[in-house]
Amino acid sequence: MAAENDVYTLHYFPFSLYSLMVRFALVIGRRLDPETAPNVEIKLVNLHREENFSEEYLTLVNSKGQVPALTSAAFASPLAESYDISKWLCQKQPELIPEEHRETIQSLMDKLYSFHAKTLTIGSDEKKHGIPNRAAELLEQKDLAEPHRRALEIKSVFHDLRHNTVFTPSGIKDVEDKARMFIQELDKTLDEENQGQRWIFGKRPTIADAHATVMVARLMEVKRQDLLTERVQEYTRGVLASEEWYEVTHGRATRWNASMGHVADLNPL
Ligand SMILES: N[C@@H](CCC(=O)N[C@@H](CS)C(=O)NCC(=O)O)C(=O)O
Repeated sequence: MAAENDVYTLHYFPFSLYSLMVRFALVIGRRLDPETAPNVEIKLVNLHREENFSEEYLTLVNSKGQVPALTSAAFASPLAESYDISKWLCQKQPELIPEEHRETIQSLMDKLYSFHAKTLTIGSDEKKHGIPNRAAELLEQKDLAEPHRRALEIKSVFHDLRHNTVFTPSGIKDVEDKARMFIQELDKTLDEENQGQRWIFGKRPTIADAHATVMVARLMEVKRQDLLTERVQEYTRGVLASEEWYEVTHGRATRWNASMGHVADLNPL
């Protein structure tokens, strides 16, 4: 397939789980076949500096004020969900979702996206008091331009819809149950397919590796081993030792800590 000329921008934060999934998929796809790999530039959206609340980001990129998002002159509108970006990538690079494993990969991906990891990884303070609605706080500013005000109102509503119910005991249990179902299926697939190799299906990585390992790496970092199996952790440790993972993280953990310095100064990103 001839390389296309379109350029895409991935709006990205290096310590966002769903951003990392997409970036890892891009790296894996390019290594599988540089010819079919789309031309994607990585652009930092510094969540630590609230760049996702800017008028420009909210009005032109993602009204939900989240990363990742993919923009391009080739799109009628941005892709603002990591799952949509991954599906788009798989259309460009079908080698990421090989036909003989399509059904299994689809099922793993659907299970991974049946819950949001935030509920499993928040600290006890956030669990008790909820995640502050920063958009609502920013709306207190007097000198906001009208389009920015409207955009922050939308973001604020999105925040409340998303976060109001998930941290109740039954909300947490629901997410934990879904996470366990995903891990169980990953464990079973590894048992049937992996045969001691690095990737889920052996020698060649797929879109499922790009997503599953990021999720499991984060759960390991926050010590949620109660949700994991030994086989799943062993597999993830193997991927974390890969060149592909290093190309994405440059050896950094999936969560920021002060020893890494300011995110704005990370080089390479
Ligand atoms: N459904 C979204 C979730 C993305 C998401 O949760 N992004 C987080 C970082 S991992 C974010 O941007 N948080 C900032 C905010 O919500 O204000 C996707 O999969 O793309």
